[in-house]
Amino acid sequence: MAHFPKDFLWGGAVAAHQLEGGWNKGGKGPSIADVMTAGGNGIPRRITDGVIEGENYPNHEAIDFYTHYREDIALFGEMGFKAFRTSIAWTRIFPNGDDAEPNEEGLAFYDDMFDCCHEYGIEPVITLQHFEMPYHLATEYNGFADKRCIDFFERFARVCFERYKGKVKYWMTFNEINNQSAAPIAHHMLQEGAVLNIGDKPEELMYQASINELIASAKAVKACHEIDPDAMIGCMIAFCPLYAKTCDPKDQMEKTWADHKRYWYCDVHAKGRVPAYIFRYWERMGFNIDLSDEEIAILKEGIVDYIGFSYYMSFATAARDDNPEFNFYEAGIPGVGQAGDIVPNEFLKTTDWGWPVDPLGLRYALNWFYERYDQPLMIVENGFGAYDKVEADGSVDDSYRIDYLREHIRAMIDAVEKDGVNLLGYTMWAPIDIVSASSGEMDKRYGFIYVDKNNAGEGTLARSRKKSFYWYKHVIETNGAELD
Ligand code: BGP
Repeated sequence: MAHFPKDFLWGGAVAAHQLEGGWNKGGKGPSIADVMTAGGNGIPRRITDGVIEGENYPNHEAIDFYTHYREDIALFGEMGFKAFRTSIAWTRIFPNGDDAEPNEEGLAFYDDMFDCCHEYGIEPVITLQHFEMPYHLATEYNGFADKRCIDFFERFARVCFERYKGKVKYWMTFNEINNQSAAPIAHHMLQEGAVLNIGDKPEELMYQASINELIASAKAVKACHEIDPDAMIGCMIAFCPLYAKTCDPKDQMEKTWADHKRYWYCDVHAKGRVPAYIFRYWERMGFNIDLSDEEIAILKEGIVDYIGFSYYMSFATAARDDNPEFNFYEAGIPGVGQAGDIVPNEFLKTTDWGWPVDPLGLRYALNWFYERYDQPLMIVENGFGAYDKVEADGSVDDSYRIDYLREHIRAMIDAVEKDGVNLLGYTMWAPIDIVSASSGEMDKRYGFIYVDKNNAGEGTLARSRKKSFYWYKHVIETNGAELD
């Protein structure tokens, strides 16, 4: 029995900066990803002052999708993909972000890539800002700390909607907009909003940049509705369920505030207003956030059509006597070390990068979103980063990846069948090995397709099919009915 409607969007997701390469080709300008060095497992990436010769910048070449896209999309087609989520590198269209005119060569690149997707019956699902803002906007404006970036983003979005009208039906504004609530981890503020200088009041600045991005997002939603009424435009939230560590009411209240601080962004996107608890928090903290009545009205007009979210893991949180309300802001992040109000969950195992594995958490996530917002949902990222071993005959037996995905897809099926959630699609992360966003590694692999390139940047870039390639093809063929 098939579990999903025939047009369910099975597919895969990536981001331009993590696979395209060609960082200075076709008139492209440098993005913030182009000044981030390779880190490692547990070793954060460094942000350099401009591009410095001799440093290892893994996104400069990535897997050179810029020249290999026909071959790669053909492989996605072979698996039967119905959807391919990627992003438009803003710097291919506006190399500096504040340019008066778009770069035709960049626009033409995406025209051809989207056409290629349609040749295989694959629907492009496109993110406008996926950790790759123009570096110039970071150095000249401090990114979204400056309200002028709202207009630059709107201009970029309008150019894309006009150009790709009829070719792109599903849009998303900002990738994982809420991850910066873990600031002052500088690289989050840089990735989500190109905020290079986090100053001496980083939390206040984080809220200001976030509000400016939410206004920019609402303006893009409005523009999309005007320009292409047949398209759907959504938001993208990094969702990790935050479980209370115990049934102590204090832990439960902590969990409530954990959700507030991590997910208020979704209230703005889906309800069109900043929730009262966030206004009160700003007051209590003495934060002076610049948000005019006119901007509040814009937020109301920019309600999204669906909610996209990424799901990799869950966290547990416990109240601390010395800190009466949750502060993810002070907490550690996986792979960098857990601290603050995030506590280990004894029921879950973790990946080699310390990410807790929790398939049932995906069903929880789908229910959490649906009961709060009553909007169509799309799982736009879910996947398993692992070290893969290539056998002498060139094959890769990645049964661990299949196990991870199977359990998550089962949980997704339960959410649809038993809980009645309205789900548009599932684009796993990432169908082909690419550069890791958090660590800059190549050896943290997610793909069904192996790419011959290692952390040091060595390899032929040759593509080959892993065991999971054939498994996922079968899952799509049976529309989720056969997962073994
Ligand atoms: C999400 C990002 C992606 C992607 C993924 C996996 O946070 O939206 O860009 O990279 O996580 O993370 P990583 O690449 O760090 O393993």
